[in-house]
Amino acid sequence: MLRSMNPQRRIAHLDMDAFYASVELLRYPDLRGQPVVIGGRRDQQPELLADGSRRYSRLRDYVGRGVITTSTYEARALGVHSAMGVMKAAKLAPDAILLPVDFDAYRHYSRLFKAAVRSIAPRIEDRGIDEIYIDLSDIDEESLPLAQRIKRAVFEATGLNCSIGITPNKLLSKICSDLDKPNGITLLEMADIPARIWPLNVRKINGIGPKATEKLAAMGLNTIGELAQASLANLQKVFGSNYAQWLHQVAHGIDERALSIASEPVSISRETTFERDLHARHDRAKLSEIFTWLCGRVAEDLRRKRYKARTIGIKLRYEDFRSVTRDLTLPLAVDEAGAIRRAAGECLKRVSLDKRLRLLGVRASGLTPSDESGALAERQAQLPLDLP
Ligand code: TTP
Ligand code: MG
Ligand code: MG
Repeated sequence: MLRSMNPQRRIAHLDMDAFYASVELLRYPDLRGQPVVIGGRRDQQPELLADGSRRYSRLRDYVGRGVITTSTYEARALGVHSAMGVMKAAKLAPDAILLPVDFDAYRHYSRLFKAAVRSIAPRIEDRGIDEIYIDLSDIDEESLPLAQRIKRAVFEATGLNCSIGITPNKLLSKICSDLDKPNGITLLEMADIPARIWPLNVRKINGIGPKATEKLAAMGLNTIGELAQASLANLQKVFGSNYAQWLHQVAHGIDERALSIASEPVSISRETTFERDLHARHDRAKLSEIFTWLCGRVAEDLRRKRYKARTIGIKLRYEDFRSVTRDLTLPLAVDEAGAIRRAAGECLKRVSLDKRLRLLGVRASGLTPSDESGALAERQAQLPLDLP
């Protein structure tokens, strides 16, 4: 009997709805409800007319070898889908609107939605631009209200909808987030597998690609339920031992893979121990130079990792090995050397500088991804219309 080894886990998969297209609709809300396709080049940029309205490119005017990244659900209803050639799509939906891709905008919203989820459930595995796994096992809340709360947080941070599946493992959650798209929530227990998973086609399983799907079809196995009933020996003849074993397990909804959690740093700091103990007055110039250098390194680290810090602190160690720290929380998050140096300087005024120093450190904490503060305001200022 195959049984999940760890029945306690509760894993969500969250996937944004029509992601690139939905981000574009934030800046062109007049296109809501229309078939819109994302995959054009720069010259498909909408043209702003004198009366303030916009002229959009239409699929029927497109000539080239471009491929569609995604499209709105209205375009999908006409048969258009990701990875289809734009000219082929134009035959199905000649009047659909074509917009160029803007990866910077999608990356920006990707960071925003992930930060919003993290504020509720910090254990997330990043699966690319528009999806994540979330470990909800330790959160003491029923799945439905929790899923609704996560969706609300994502919407408040981005103005975008997503779909969520919550099940005991990654395999099932990935399938489930797709079952009720767009804007859906699907909850599933192991006991629901025969009724809800077995009727699905085998290609719904992440890891069964087109080739395996074809081979399975040739064996008369089309649904996951049929695969679950197939004998392991027969599967092994076609697929080899490992893959056959895996097919057998996943068809029963079994998946023990752990999440690979990307942790956010709590703080970024730099410190240095002096070659000889320095005195605040006698070695003032030297200390000041080192202090400024440390602030510069912290600023560089912050920018490289794309964070800003609300709190700047210092650490001193005196010649007698006693340490003190002081910090200062600022009204706005910073990542510039000058601002860090000023805040750290304020901290320095609050410590005794009578004894010699062995060590000096500068620390930035209260980190937020830099997009969530200044860059958001910048981007919103660039967009033609207000964002939610
Ligand atoms: P998906 O999550 O597969 O698709 P989607 O978010 O557009 O639509 P939904 O989830 O509601 O079905 O992919 C996320 C983004 O990745 C998508 O918006 C565009 C990009 N993408 C491509 O560029 N090429 C592709 O072939 C696919 C599938 C996606
Ligand atoms: Mg998506
Ligand atoms: Mg996706």
